[in-house]
Amino acid sequence: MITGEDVNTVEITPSASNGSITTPARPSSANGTPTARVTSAGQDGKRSFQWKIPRPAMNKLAAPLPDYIRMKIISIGGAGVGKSCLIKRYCEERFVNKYISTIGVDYGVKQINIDGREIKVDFWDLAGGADYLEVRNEFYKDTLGVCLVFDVNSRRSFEQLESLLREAERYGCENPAIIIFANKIDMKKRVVSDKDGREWAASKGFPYFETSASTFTGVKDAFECLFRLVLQGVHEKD
Ligand SMILES: Nc1nc2c(ncn2[C@@H]2O[C@H](COP(=O)(O)OP(=O)(O)OP(=O)(O)O)[C@@H](O)[C@H]2O)c(=O)[nH]1
Ligand SMILES: [Mg+2]
Repeated sequence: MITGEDVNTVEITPSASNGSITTPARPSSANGTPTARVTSAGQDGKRSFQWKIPRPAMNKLAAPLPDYIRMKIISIGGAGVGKSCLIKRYCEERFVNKYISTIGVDYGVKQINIDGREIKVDFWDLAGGADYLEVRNEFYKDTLGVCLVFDVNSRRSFEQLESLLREAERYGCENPAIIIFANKIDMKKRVVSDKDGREWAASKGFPYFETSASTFTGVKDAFECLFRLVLQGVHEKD
């Protein structure tokens, strides 16, 4: 049994009390055997042994928490609205002008630091085309955060958001944090106004960001808002 409270030592009481005291097994993180010694004999006749434990290993024993958080983020939105470009812009700080439709799903991981917390973000970038429904369905589970993207130059892509949300929910996307990316605001043929976008987002309770993967406008703020919302959810569950 490990009972140590000192940060440098642990006390180990052998469970057998048949009169013959044997040195208990050394914890794998303890320093070598010479540091073992009988330190006390309790009223029940049991004796305890003390092992020197290096501080980092001791911390591990006391709080076996990973030193980073892992979060699964997915992108949802119609074909061509700019999901892959937004993720690429955030992760690699570059913009691809050519439209290369995602085939089913793309995956990438990025390590970031938000408010002093190390986070590994798993990005699952889903294809928006109707043909890929069967592929998308496999990736909704265990999602913590959603980039819900539409193109402000396409009313259809805005109206599609409701049905895409229903699809995600139907296939196991449960209570994720959701951020709206009203994308491609750099283009001049806008048909969904800032006001319409914000009102719809507010009606759903989702934070709303006007973005451009091309000019980088709003992209970093939107992603960081999403990560913070996810972190809040993680802490609330603790
Ligand atoms: N002007 C402009 N073009 C953009 C922007 N974001 C994306 N695009 C362009 O829009 C096209 C589609 O972008 P993608 O990121 O591939 O779109 P997607 O949503 O991932 O599409 P699917 O993978 O087919 O679902 C590309 O030609 C991009 O260059 C933007 O903010 N401004
Ligand atoms: Mg894509």
